[in-house]
Amino acid sequence: LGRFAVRSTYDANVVAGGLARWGANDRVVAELDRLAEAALAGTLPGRVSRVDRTESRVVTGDAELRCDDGGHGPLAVGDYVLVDDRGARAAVRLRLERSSCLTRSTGTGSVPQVLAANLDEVFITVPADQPFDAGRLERLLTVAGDSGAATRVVITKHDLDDGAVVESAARAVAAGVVCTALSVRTGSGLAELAAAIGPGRTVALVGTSGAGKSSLINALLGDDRLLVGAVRSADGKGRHTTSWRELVALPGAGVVIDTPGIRSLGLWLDAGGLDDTFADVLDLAANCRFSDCTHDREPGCAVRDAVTAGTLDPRRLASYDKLLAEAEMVAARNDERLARARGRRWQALEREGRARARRR
Ligand SMILES: Nc1nc2c(ncn2[C@@H]2O[C@H](COP(=O)(O)OP(=O)(O)O)[C@@H](O)[C@H]2O)c(=O)[nH]1
Ligand SMILES: [Mg+2]
Ligand SMILES: [Zn+2]
Repeated sequence: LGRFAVRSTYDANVVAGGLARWGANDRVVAELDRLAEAALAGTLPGRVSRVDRTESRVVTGDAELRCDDGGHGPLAVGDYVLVDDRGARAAVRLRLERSSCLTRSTGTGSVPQVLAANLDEVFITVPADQPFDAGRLERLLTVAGDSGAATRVVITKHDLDDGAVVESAARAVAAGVVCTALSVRTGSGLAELAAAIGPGRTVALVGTSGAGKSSLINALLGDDRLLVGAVRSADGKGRHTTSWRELVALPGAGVVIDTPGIRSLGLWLDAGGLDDTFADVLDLAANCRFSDCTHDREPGCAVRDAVTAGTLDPRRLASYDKLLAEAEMVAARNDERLARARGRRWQALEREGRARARRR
């Protein structure tokens, strides 16, 4: 259908064919199908491929439209939407509820940012050419674990000397999490990873700049569509040749979302979100004498006993404490905001009440 064609009927086959290429599974296609046929006739189903400050890009099968959020923002890469492209400017008319999403606190803080939506799996990249940072991996595991998608650790650049060392260090921190080691240089591990991104599946890549995310996507694509950032030696930071987060459809398979240029992943969850990442600490804590033990000075603390006995790494306990404090701060900030909103609502109700009393 042309850009200005009048769509009086909705062709489910066009949708199924078009959006399946962009990771939509049968459930999503059926849902968009139902909506576009009924209340929102004439709109196009699509998926958000890029989010910029002033506009978003939406892929609709073959085309990529520049779109207003139509009041449904902020949108995130991976959102499924219905778009009306019949006016002067295409606009989103509906955003499908997210089945999962990768969310972070933006630091300045009051609003969480959704980095990617509707994910089946989050790949946490850990490069073999950077000093292994256990705390960073624990943070990423926590954020990914809270997304509602499955989590996998991907050791990149495994061809390098430290490949095996970094791999075993990462496996120790991410106990119970699927781990794949690979190299785009030698091609080892690539098939295993590609198999995890089958048709109708969406995967997001997270990890530091220079971890090899773009190289990996290129290897999966089989060409150089994403430019690999040259690492500046002065500050070690990668140059961001990909200027937006991007949704990439792999030929004959699912979809990968790159998240370039994300310096930090502040937690946006409550304390319970740490339970999976620190299951070992929590198992120990169940044996502390006091149920509200802070593992600081209390007598009968099984967690501190484990550190003394050498069965729990003190670094890990410190990392847990740090992330717990961060999660509690977010929760407190949320409570504060909630209280303020509640206060405003009461004030409004009171004003209304006074106005009504005056009218009587
Ligand atoms: N030796 C080796 N180097 C790699 C591999 N994958 C990526 N690199 C290099 O790592 C650097 C950063 O890669 P890039 O894909 O831009 O990382 P990104 O910032 O996470 O997207 C580049 O210089 C790549 O050539 C690999 O499997 N082996
Ligand atoms: Mg990159
Ligand atoms: Zn304790």
